[in-house]
Amino acid sequence: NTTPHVPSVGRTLDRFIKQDQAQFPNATGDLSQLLRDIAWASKIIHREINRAGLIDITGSYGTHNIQGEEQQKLDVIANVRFIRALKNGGEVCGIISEEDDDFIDTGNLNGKYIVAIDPLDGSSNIDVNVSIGTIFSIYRRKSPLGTPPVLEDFLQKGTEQVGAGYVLYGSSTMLVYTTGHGVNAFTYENSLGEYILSKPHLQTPDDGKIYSINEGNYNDLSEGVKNYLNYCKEKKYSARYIGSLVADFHRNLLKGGIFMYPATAKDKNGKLRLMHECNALAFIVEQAGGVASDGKQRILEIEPTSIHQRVPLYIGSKNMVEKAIAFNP
Ligand code: AHM
Ligand code: MG
Repeated sequence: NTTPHVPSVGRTLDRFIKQDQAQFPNATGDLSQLLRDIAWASKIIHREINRAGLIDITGSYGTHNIQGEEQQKLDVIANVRFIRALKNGGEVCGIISEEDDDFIDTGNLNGKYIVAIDPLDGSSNIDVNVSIGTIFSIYRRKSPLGTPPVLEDFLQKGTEQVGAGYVLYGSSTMLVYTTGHGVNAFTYENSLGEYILSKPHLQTPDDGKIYSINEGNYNDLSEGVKNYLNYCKEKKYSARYIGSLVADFHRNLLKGGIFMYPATAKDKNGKLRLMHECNALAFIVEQAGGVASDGKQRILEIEPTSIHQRVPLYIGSKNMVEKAIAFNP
């Protein structure tokens, strides 16, 4: 029987992770626990985001709320929560976060994994009630167990990821992840406090009619990108750009489309970060049958040279990304 096993909808994330792990008798369960830790933190962020408008939590970093607690911006809160969950979980020896300049040593000397995370991407959208997201990548450490993490643990190519995912805090909250055996999406059920499998074995269409780019940068783009954008208009594709990477990516993943953040005259490597944003989405899109490139090579094969390195990004449906690359962006 060559039909791939497609898990049925309606299972909780917990049960799904357990059954998934059972297929690998040698697995220790550490990766499963790490995914649960991330899911746990994301539920707390979901709660905070939903209260954001009510308690004016967003713009008041450094002031005090009525209980005398320090109020912080949501992106700072998200950073603290994810780091705490990963530290307490014990499976992770080191973290790189978009919010921190240097890598974080969790103190878990025996943690097998390292995590790259953008705790709350698109945070300029919080104040206007637009979707935002969390993006994460998981790698095995390179340094020996029992020692503190070193820079080389973090500077790994995207092909080395053992897991990656994102959480979209949208009209509903969704967790989408892969461990290299397809992509599965879970929708958060508020009243139960559980993620429920809603889109098993996600595949992205090979073609689409949506292009997503900040076209305000048009004058600063290369001739190749300009020509491709004109091609999109000739084809009468729809322009859709939220300005929130997870939301733009998720829509295109489901409907078929291309997301681009090219180099501009000002930012020679574009805006998005290889380690915290691009690698995770590239792993997911490839697992779903799509393509991710910097215009010259696969995102996943880029050799990182620094933690906060930026790269141009062309990601989405296979035929659309290949077409864009053919224009020499
Ligand atoms: P951030 O990490 O500071 O939130 O910035 C990343 C965001 C992405 O979500 C989005 O794709 C991009 O910035 C939008 O940038 P621009 O406003 O230049 O179009
Ligand atoms: Mg970001």
